[in-house]
Amino acid sequence: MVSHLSSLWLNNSTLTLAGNSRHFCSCSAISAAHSSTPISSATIQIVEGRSSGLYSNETLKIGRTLESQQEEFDWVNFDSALQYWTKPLRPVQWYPGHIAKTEKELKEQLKLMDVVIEVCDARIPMSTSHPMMDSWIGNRKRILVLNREDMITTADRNAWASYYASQGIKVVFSNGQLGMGTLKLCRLAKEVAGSVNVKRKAKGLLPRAVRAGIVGYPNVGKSSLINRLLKRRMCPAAPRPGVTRQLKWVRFGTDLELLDSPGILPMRISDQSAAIKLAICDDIGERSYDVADVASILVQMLTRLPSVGSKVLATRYKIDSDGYCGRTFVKKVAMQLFNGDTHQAAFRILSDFRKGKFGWVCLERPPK
Ligand SMILES: Nc1nc2c(ncn2[C@@H]2O[C@H](COP(=O)(O)OP(=O)(O)OP(=O)(O)O)[C@@H](O)[C@H]2O)c(=O)[nH]1
Ligand SMILES: [Mg+2]
Repeated sequence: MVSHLSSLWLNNSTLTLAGNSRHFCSCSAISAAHSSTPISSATIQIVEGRSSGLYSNETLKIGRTLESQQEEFDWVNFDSALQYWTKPLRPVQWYPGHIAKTEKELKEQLKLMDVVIEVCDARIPMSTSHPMMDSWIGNRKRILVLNREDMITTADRNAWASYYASQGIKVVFSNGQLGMGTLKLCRLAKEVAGSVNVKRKAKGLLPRAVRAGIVGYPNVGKSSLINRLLKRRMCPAAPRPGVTRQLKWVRFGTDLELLDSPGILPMRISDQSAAIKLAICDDIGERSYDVADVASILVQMLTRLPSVGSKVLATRYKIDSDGYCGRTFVKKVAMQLFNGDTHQAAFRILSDFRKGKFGWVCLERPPK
């Protein structure tokens, strides 16, 4: 069986792929279905491309014609492919007891807040934006923080900045590790909530400190931001999700109070692509996912992203750069570096990504 399909992300070379035929067939089909640009001149021939399991051992021979110009990366195709890869996997869900408790308490505390600061992970702003936040916040003043700005490129930052500006959303980029953006955030919080004291003055009341609640997904850097601002370690912070377990008000000077809160997630994550991205970025408990599955998908994502590509991956682990499916790649790394231990290999790949060893990579782009 020979299929002719188009793709926008494969390299200009002929690839022989062992394993996963289904995802390549599927991605290309998705490419054709979703691409906003006309089908490119690049043609893939899938020989013997019979549909099979995600990590089967079938061999594909994919040939393609060269394209003279590199087309702009197609994020719609990328997201569709990711959705397809995640479908056969065990669903990722994480809702420990302290999150349920926090959600209840947070809704109560929201009534006291003058401004809500929602902190997201700049690598995955969409996937770390809580679907219930709008309804919880209601008409309350709100600031969006994209933390971990050091982990994305300037182009990514600009793309998100323009997107949120076009939506009329106030966004601050910050670095919770070094403190960049924290003073700006503090100024903005006082500014947007300034009307509180204007109203109090009109009623003949003395001014009070502005109350800002810092909320968001686990491990996005909420506590670190507060610590950097206060220049003291007032709130526990560590590189794993679920460190903060209780709500805690702290004071910054005389005119600002900040609430540190445990990271929250929806009880059920319906978008499993988002769940995998949370796992990749370490924003969800490790026990909720299979490290090898997540690392395999990460490899497949990185292989397609123009800023990384299969060569960077292959060079890092000193294995040849033929286009492996993610699972095969993880196995190769295991053989090369960890005496065949796939779990360790998968963990290393994830940890290398989180440390920026493949460069700083944003896994999402704003919707068009
Ligand atoms: N590279 C980088 N690391 C950061 C940044 N902000 C925080 N971190 C690190 O991320 C880890 C998690 O930070 P926390 O402040 O504990 O995150 P949190 O949102 O409070 O996490 P939970 O309490 O588990 O919800 C820590 O190791 C921080 O040093 C940042 O902007 N850039
Ligand atoms: Mg915390």
